[in-house]
Amino acid sequence: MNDNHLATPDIKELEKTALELRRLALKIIFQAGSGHPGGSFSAADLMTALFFGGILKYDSTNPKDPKRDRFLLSKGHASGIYYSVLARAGFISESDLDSYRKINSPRFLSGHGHPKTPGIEIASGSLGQGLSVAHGIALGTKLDGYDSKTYVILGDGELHEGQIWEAAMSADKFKSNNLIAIVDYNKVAQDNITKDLKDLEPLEDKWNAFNWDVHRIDGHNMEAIMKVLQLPLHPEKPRVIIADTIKGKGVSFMEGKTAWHGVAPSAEDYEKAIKELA
Ligand SMILES: Cc1ncc(C[n+]2csc(CCOP(=O)(O)OP(=O)(O)O)c2C)c(N)n1
Ligand SMILES: [Mg+2]
Repeated sequence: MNDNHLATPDIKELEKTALELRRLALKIIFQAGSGHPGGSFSAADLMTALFFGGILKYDSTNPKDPKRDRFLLSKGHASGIYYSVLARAGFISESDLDSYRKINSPRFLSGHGHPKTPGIEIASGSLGQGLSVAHGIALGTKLDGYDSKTYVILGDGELHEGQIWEAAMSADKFKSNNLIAIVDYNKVAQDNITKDLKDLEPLEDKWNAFNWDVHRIDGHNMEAIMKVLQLPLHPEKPRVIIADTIKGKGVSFMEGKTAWHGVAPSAEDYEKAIKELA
């Protein structure tokens, strides 16, 4: 288990890893000529902490180990960062990434993730489903007697889906304390500011009303991320971590911009972005 994480998580090292993963994600999006840089970059620090900060239990040589923790990227369009993480963690190889978004990709590196890819639990292009699936998995591992945790990253725009709140109610009913949802609260959905579509605030109050164990952090502060992820489980409540993030974080001209939700950079923008991520 955890053959690929840092023995003692070092914040500076994790920050460096997150930067490298952003570069890799942008490279594969550029090569593919399509993808989602904005939501990949907002989730990069969170995913780095999970996979390389010693939080998730996994064995990349045995991806289906029943004792593993589960990770679900419900906002599956951020596959650029997901595949980059999976390559670094050893589930797939870096050369596999050349087939990102290509038809007949041998490792099934489609735009939104497929469970045929080692390390991926579910298909997740259709927003709103991930929390329900994560909860089902969390219940299942508990019934099977494993002390596995299930982590799921949700988008803020994704929270507009009603199914999220059905799952929130179910997880409370079953006291699923081994379920940890992380909201990548980057304030931007597809073509709009999330608030202008339907304001999520007061977001902490909403989750509290559903009886979850609620935490709020700066989703780009590695120390804060590690601290919240290292907390012991609540005795009976599922946990939500509301992570305030910035869409496109790391590249000045992408930050907070709807235009960078689902578009690959031009060669010129790619060069500029890579320099900023150096
Ligand atoms: C059910 C469903 N409706 C619409 C879409 C199209 N879509 C793709 S990404 C997106 C915006 C998601 O925003 P958010 O959850 O905030 O993601 P992020 O900002 O992290 O990219 C939408 C509406 C979809 N994938 N699934
Ligand atoms: Mg968003």
